[in-house]
Amino acid sequence: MADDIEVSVVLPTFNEAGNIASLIERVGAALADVAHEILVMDDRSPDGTAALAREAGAGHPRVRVVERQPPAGLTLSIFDGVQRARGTFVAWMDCDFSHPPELLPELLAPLRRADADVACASRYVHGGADNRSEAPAVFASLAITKLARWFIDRRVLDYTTGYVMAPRALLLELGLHGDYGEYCIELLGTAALRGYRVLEVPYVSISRVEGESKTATNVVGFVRRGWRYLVTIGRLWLSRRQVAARGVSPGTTTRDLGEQSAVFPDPSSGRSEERAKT
Ligand SMILES: Nc1nc2c(ncn2[C@@H]2O[C@H](COP(=O)(O)OP(=O)(O)OP(=O)(O)O)[C@@H](O)[C@H]2O)c(=O)[nH]1
Ligand SMILES: [Mg+2]
Repeated sequence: MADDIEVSVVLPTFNEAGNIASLIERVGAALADVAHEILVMDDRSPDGTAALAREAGAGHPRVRVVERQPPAGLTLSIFDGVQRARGTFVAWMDCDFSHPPELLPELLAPLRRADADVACASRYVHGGADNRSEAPAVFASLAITKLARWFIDRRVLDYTTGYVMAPRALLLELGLHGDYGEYCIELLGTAALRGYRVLEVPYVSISRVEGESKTATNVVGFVRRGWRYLVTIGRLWLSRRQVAARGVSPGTTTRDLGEQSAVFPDPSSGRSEERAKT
């Protein structure tokens, strides 16, 4: 029965042949006591990731491998997975073991108890750390998240975590927008500004185990990607100001907002859209 799935884990992959089989195993072990499914969202990796994932998932009825059609992209792949998911909650993580699958039950627990609306792994709460060996990446993540905290909402500490679990219904409502990691800034920022409770669970980030980084590895790529992050922060800052100008303080709970609505720009189209609060 599809209905009894509690957690869907979306694994976005591009050239993760060295990681995907053991990742599927570790996700399965971490959620052994939870009704779950695993969706591998592969953007036609030339290294054969999809075939390896199918092989690894052969003994697991609830591993689905999707070989996506273009357009490819991290954010598109994750949201495609959210839309296909059948679980009450949906989680996703990087498939290079920089995100420990063993954290999944800790992300699930507060959602089950309804103590949080969004749970995410965090390097910047007490007990967390960014132990990646690439100093520029560590610095860039910290700088971006500090800017985001300053301009969007101070209650979120790790805006670019990329390891998130939330109710599928909420994710469908909020959507995921952008090309790469900026979707996470937008998701957590929008959730916080709308009054959803974002709970951060500490984890220690490590460098990828196998394979190559898809993140910018040269200065031009770094600037281009960084620019998108800054634009996202600026856009949410403007949203916050618009909401404040309408007399609704950021962080007001969704229920408090009642019938009021707020303008949140739709990043996919560049236009603003009016979304009523529920
Ligand atoms: N489906 C899909 N997945 C992608 C794409 N680009 C990256 N990914 C996946 O997104 C996750 C994050 O990519 P990474 O290369 O680890 O990027 P990063 O974490 O910023 O950088 P490193 O950890 O230093 O390698 C991994 O699971 C990748 O396989 C893409 O275009 N499509
Ligand atoms: Mg990574």
